[in-house]
Amino acid sequence: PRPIRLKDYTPPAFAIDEVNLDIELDPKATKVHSRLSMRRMGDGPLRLDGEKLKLLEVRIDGEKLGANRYSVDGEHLTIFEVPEGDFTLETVTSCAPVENTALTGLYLSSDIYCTQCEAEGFRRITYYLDRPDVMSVFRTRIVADEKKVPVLLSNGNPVASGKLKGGKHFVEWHDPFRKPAYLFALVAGDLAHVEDKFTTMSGREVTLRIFVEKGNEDRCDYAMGALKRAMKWDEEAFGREYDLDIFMIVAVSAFNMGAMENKGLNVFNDKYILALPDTATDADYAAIEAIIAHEYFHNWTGNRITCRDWFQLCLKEGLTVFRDQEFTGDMRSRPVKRISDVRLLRAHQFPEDGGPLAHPVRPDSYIEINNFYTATVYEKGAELCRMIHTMVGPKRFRKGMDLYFERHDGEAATVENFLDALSDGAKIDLTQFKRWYSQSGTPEVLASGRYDAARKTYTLKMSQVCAPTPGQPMKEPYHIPVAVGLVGANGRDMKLQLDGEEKPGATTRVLHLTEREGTWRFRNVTEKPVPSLLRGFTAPVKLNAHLKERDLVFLMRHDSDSFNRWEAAQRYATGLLLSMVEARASGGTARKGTGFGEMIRDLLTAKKIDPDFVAQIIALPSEQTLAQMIGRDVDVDAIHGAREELRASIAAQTKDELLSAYERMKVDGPYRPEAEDAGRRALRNVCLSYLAVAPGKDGAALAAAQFREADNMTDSIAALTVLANIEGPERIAALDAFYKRWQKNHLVMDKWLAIQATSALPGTLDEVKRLTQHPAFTMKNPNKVRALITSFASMNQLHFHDAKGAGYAFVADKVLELDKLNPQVAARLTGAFRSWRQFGPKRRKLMVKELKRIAGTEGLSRDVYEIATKTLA
Ligand code: BAL
Ligand code: ZN
Repeated sequence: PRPIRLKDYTPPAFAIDEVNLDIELDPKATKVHSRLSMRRMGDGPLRLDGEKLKLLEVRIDGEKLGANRYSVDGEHLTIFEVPEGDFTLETVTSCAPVENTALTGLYLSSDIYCTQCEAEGFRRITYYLDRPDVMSVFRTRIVADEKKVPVLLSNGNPVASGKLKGGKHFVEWHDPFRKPAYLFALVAGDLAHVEDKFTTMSGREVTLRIFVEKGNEDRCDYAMGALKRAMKWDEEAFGREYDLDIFMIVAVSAFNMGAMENKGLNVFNDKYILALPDTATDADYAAIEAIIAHEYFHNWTGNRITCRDWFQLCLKEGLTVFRDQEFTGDMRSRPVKRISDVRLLRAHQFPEDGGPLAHPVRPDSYIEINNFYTATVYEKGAELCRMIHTMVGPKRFRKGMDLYFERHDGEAATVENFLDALSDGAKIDLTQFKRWYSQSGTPEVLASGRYDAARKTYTLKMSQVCAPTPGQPMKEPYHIPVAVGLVGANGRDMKLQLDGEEKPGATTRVLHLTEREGTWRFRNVTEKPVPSLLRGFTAPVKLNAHLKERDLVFLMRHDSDSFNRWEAAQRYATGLLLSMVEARASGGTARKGTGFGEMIRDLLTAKKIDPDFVAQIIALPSEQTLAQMIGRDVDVDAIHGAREELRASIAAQTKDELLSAYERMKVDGPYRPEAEDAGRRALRNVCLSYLAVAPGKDGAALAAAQFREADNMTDSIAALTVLANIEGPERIAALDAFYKRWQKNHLVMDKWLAIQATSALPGTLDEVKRLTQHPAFTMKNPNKVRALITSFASMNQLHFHDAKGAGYAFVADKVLELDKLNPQVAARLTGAFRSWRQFGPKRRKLMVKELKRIAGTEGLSRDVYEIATKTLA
């Protein structure tokens, strides 16, 4: 397969002003009659995209074309000659939804017809110019059996419906907003729905409907509430109002992505819609709220303004993630949201940026675009928007966004369009900043400070460097905004006065590191401060500030910036853990440190605490984080051993406080998913995870009691996770009881699979293999694959990296099996091998062997081929 390159972009040779689709649904032979009103725009032949279609007829302006007037291959329909002016192209094609296991295009799952067209699925429904810069008005008429398929949905507003002969019926939809084909959707089946209303800021009433499989109607309340909150927030925060008369969401159980923002008809993986307290965890509720908001926000950032080409994916994704992060920050705890976003960035994006699959936020080439729905495009893309927001402040940022909407509404835009609007509207020069979009890799910032007591100055030096990444040996300096504070011995922030300034001002300043090195001198600093750098994580960089352990202890107790308090605690614990890992490898002695335990004790006994924040700060860094920090010759057993040892020693040190907090944090009364109660449960369950390894062997009993008594899924899952990691009768009893109770609920069964797949106990791989044969598992459903196999491959570092390579061989087998069914999900799973260079020679060799086996397999999809070959390169 040949790569597609950004530099080769050319505008489309034809415009499609109107699309009329007549779709007659049938599992094996869905017939699509398409009428396109076309107009020539430039040179070149009329070559339409189309895959897995049976072409039945082609007409131009009503005249049927003979086979000598066009050619068809597996990817295109080329018409040799077309009229010079406007013309109508008609095609009749047929496709087989029931055979579509790739879940892109039109497919049938659990008797529901569903589409997924982003990025290039529409070409599996009909022949089309399937590229985002071809925008058109769609009219869609759907025909199906009235009894079997009573609900027929598409984008826009319903304009006609009626009965047809032979027990069939039809509904016609009209979407007045021009859109690219990737935003087309069709859903049809025997669905139930719940309904509500929203009145927009200009007083228009919008009907809101959530469609679900029958029997699930009572599980949509939270999603509906979240949708209304998101609609209101977008009006208040960005002045964006909804534009159709109806907004629909459909929840389906087989879906490649989390959700999809099709115009007026969002399709969701049902795990991000369905929730009741006894089946959904606090994390599920939070994810539902965030994803509902994300998809809704796409209506403006993605749909009204779409992308010119797929290289611009971050234009809609990074920006929309930034918007949903801000929404969550306003709905819930802002510091906790920031911490969890940075955790996610470091866990997924930093390794991507530092490994063989590194690519810029705006990639310059791809083989398969579906492989670029990555943490870099989404999460780092959001960080770039956040940096601009940090640099200009909220008011100017809003002005920039207003200008962006004003200039580009109804267009397919580029990153340049966005940056120009932001730069003009928010009055900021983004020329150098733009490098963030084209240079891959995570910059490292080195900082050091010197206090001059005689002159009362504090001099801060910072420098930046970015390691080579594939295809990019050299990097130009980035524009890095670094928020800085100086903390005095009393734990309070100092007012900051830089050289050249007349008087002291704010206590946090954003410094702009734009060269390879920079120096800043603060005046009137009356005592030696402890610097608090990169407050709020103002840039996606790796900061090395050379802080001493005692400074970290000081910051984790006193920093006024919550993010940096958490960061100091994480760094302190990481330092300790790395020394323990090294001691295990060398047979030496590890550094001893009781600071983390002391901090836990103080936090848990403080009069006033924010439980959600405390839950974050007292949790140890993950095994994956430690592996990343070590970076080479990673010893997964030593990491696991060290982390368990520290966990046990902290538990021993603070057992009384943990127990007391565990009791105090119990939430009385009926379950509420709100952040306040969720925070208490989070803290209580972190305490439980420590208590599980505290001396006295009563951890399992405590977890078993919680498991028995829990009246909500959050507490139940927390207890089960603890038990799944302790060998013994409680474990087997709890896993069995959980299965018996929830076997009919497919979403809860995903949790049951994931808990077993991530257990640290020996024998986990065999258990996972057994579970692939269990009725609760099927390779045909992406959620099941992610719950069992992806969880094992990417969350169970200890067992995936089994020294003999059994974990690698198992996952490679599954990649190859899955590739035949669903290449997109198979390619994602292949990503588990991306960090192979971090390991010692034996594991490296075993991983390379499996990667080569995958890459060398006959008939491999483009998706898996790209990931496997790039990972090996
Ligand atoms: N556009 C794909 C799903 C999402 O990011 O919203
Ligand atoms: Zn998105």
